[in-house]
Amino acid sequence: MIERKDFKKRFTKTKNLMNQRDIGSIFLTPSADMYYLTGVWTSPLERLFLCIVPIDEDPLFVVPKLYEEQVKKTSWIENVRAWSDDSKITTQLGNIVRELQIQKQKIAITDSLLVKHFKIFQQSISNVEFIYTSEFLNHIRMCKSENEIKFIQNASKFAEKALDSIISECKEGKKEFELAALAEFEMRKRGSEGPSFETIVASGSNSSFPHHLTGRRTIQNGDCIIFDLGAKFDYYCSDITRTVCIGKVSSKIKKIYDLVSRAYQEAISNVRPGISAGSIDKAARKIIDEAGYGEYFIHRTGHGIGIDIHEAPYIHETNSTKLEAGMTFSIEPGIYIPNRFGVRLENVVVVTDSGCKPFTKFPTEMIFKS
Ligand SMILES: [Mn+2]
Repeated sequence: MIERKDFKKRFTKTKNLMNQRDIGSIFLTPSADMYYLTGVWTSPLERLFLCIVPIDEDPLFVVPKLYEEQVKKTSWIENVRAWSDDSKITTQLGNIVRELQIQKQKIAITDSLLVKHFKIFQQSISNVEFIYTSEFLNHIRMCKSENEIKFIQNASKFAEKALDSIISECKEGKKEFELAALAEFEMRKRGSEGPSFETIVASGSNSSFPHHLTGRRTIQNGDCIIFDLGAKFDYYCSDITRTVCIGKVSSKIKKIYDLVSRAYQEAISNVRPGISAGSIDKAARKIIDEAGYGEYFIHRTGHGIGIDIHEAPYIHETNSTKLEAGMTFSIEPGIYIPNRFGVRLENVVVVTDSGCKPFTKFPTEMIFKS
């Protein structure tokens, strides 16, 4: 559980940045940002669910009536106002905004805010400039506290157990969705809030799609299968990918796996504080480029991870963000040969004072099953 004192710390940092950037208030809607600052988690809703964080006043929730008690119970924020289905939210928000004297200022909004809710803001508040919360909250969220690292560690354990279970069940005749269901059951039954993203079981030629949608395909002899999954613990995510081969596989698959594995090792060995995120991507990409497979490595080397499965820092060639101890991100090079197969290897690491440490000890070698 995130403790009250942690929220206070997060708020202090947030208010400092608001001051520096002349931001008058933050309008948080359901998102990782909302959870990070308030402790309230909910999926985006069609009803407006809002937390207003004015620079000089205490934060205030404005939530649908049916969430009133829940929010009072879960959040450290005491001021909770409810609006019912039969009242007009635009008028009500207009009144609250007048009360808080929110006008002629810069307001930060959640990046994923629904357009229909943005229109309510536009109708209720006048003379304001809107910016995205990611423009400044990312700086705070990127470096994880010891507690946050523990949450990711726990989430990684769930994912590791799930991966272990499905690999032992993986054989000719099984269907992709059966293995995905088993993985998600394994995570849930251990106490995870659920998968951190849709579990990927990509078998045979489906493995050439990095984000294959797990389907009804039956696993066959000679298949290369990519398992990519993650669990949540206290709403912090984990993420792990392994490639499994069934029966007799071609030497080409083995050769490509070896290449991906070298790119992974090269990236990992370069991670340390002070180096740029972009240089990690370049290190991995160089190995694959030089072997002539650069055009088949069709995504960035990794992504930050925390409450969001994909967040800053992105391990992308042009990202000049300097790595710092406490940052957590994935290293996941892959090679995808269209219509044939794909191979990926992924672990999440935390940057330490001298290098980095993966969250899992799951073997990184290619896995062979009969
Ligand atoms: Mn990933």
